[in-house]
Amino acid sequence: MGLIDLRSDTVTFPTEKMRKAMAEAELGDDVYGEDPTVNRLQSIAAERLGKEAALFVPSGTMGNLASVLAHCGRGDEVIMGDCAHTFLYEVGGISALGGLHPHTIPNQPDGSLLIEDIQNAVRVDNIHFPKSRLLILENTQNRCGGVTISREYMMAASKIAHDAGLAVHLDGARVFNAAVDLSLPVDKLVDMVDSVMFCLSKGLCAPVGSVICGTKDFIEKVKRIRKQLGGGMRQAGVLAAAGIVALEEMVDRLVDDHERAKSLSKGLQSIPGIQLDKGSPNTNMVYIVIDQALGINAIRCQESLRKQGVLVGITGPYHFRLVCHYWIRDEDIPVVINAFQNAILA
Ligand code: TLP
Repeated sequence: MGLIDLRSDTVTFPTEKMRKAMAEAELGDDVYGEDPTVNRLQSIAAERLGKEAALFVPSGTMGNLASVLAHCGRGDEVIMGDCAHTFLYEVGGISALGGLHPHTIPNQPDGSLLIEDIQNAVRVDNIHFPKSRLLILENTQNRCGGVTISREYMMAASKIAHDAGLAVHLDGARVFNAAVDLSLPVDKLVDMVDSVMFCLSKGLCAPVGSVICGTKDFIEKVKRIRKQLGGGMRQAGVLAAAGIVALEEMVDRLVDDHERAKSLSKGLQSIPGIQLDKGSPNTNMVYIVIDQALGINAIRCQESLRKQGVLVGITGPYHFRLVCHYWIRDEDIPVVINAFQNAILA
């Protein structure tokens, strides 16, 4: 029995077409800027995101870190949501490696940050305070349910930051999910931010890699930082080749993952004792919580599901995240619902 792996969209394998493109990729030394496939990926990405330049990096975590380091200097303050991936899941890299001070404000259930909270978080000029330098937004917002943030909100939040002299970085690990959900070309969702990182290796199925987009000067700066972090890759075209297929062929189909997440969430909610933990899914993630009265916790439930061939992520004592992606098929959805039913009855 094949496993149904809903732990994340990071678990996706490359498609056949990606493997072929990887095998046939034209290569060079990318630290010298001589890998034609990396260069092609970067120019496709910059054009698609409507930015001057782009840089291929090994991961989303490095993409966010290098971008933040390029925007800020040691001792500066970075404003972000308390559910931001950069705050929760990036090993404190901006503090450990950048000497930066995170200033978190609450993410609202819809993933946004209150405009007045952003405004209040910006420091005034005072000898006691660090300098506010950057606002980080995240779209889709993973921890708030994979929710999509609207273009209007992105513009309003960016304007507040820009008016206060801050730059804006978007953690757009899943910005294509957001764009597809809003039926907007992706450049319309990022034209207000100074830099954006997006991932090729999540719903888009490439095996490795993320891309940072911004102005030419910014990308030059980020390139040096990437090298400093040990992220200068050599014949990286084998990876970039899959990234090109990801951008050219895997974006429009994300809507299928969103549809599957909706039917999964509907089916799970029909089981007594299971409720949605976040709002209804509008992209590829389903967060659920099981009733404590069932007498089974998330760890035991996860184990029972694993025995039935279903892998899920745990997000709390009774809480789970299930993520739909290319390798989850329509016929898997009833199997997962049935497995949950068995697990909580056991
Ligand atoms: N998220 C992973 C885990 O780290 C939680 C996941 O399974 O969702 N930004 C966002 C919004 C992300 O969700 C992730 C990965 C990253 C950045 C980091 O990307 P990688 O894993 O490539 O470093």
